[in-house]
Amino acid sequence: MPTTVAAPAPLAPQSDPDPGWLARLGDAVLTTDSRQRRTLGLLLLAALVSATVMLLLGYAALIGATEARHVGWLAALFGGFMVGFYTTIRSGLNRRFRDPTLALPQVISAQTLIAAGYAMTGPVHGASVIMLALVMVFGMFSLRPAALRVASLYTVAVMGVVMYLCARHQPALYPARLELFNFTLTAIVMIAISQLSGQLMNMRTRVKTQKIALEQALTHIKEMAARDELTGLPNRRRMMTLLQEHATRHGRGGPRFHVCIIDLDHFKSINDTYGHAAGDAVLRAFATQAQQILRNTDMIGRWGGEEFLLLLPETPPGDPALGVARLREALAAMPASPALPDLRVRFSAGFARYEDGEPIDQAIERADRALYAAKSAGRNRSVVL
Ligand code: GH3
Ligand code: MG
Ligand code: MG
Repeated sequence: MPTTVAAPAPLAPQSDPDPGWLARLGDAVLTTDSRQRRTLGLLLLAALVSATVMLLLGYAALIGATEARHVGWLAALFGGFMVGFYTTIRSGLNRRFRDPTLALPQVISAQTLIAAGYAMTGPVHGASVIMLALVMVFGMFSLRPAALRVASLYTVAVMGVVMYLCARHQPALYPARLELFNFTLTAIVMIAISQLSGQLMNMRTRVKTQKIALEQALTHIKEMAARDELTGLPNRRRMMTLLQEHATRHGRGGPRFHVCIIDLDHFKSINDTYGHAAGDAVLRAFATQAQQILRNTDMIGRWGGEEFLLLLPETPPGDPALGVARLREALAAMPASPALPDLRVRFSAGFARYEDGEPIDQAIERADRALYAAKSAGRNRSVVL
């Protein structure tokens, strides 16, 4: 069967331009692996937000709203977590885990840090509830709903314990009624975020399904746009593209090729005698035969009506016209279609050799003239120009 697609000729190798020091630094910090980069990128974003909050706590210590040593402990705990996660991911150790993004351990660590902060920040502890919600928002982008529920449950549990202990041991700073209020608020926010996460997941799944369906439809449309419906052969547009590609490739040192136009002889009389549907069946049978008999390197497409265009690369040894001669012989010995066992299909063919640098239209025009000459000389023959 003749092929219809050929690989493009390799382009001259190009040396990559220097990516610059910023890109090199980015590669060193975030690695060049795209997945690891995304995981580390998210960690560093979380680190940036947390570091800003630490600065804010520093300010709280400065104005006497909290104790400086408590802020120091929190900063040390935060630094420990960050170093731990960064080295685990940067070294590739994270790949051994079921979820290499380590999203759940990161969220749990962050909530633990915030719970510790809640217990240490005295008068400004109420603000921690906002931070709990922010961490869960981060989690929504990287955790599945089930894991997010685990994180929410953990948050409610750990905050419950911390709030209870604070109310018990420091009732002046953590009045029990206020703690009950904070706890209820935390629980409500966690439940709401868990719910939203489920909806977000559904939305993502829908978008993904739609994307796959669109991609499939696009492939199908492209395939349809390149094929002739009746014969299944590449259509005129596709053949034109292939001819242009081969002309360009020949210009770069690729093989030379011949263009051949085949026109079935007295096809109108088949239609007139047996009907249009019978004519269609003859066109289909011709296409099938041609695909079977031509060389693998030859390409055939429907040019229009009862005309076919062949692209025949010069692949030594062998005359490019031999395949067409074989096709002529085969058709002389076989029915024009299964329904017309006594009818034979004959055709005239015009060949043109593609000349260096000429526009492809010129070669097609020569093939057309050669075809006209074959018709004028009595049909059922080939002429080369
Ligand atoms: P010649 O030997 O000079 O080529 O004569 P011809 O009858 O083959 O050529 P002509 O151009 O006079 O007629 C071509 C016919 O092909 C006319 C047209 O109705 C028919 N045809 C074009 N496309 C189709 C098609 O898709 N199906 C069918 N059944 N007939 C088609
Ligand atoms: Mg014709
Ligand atoms: Mg014809």
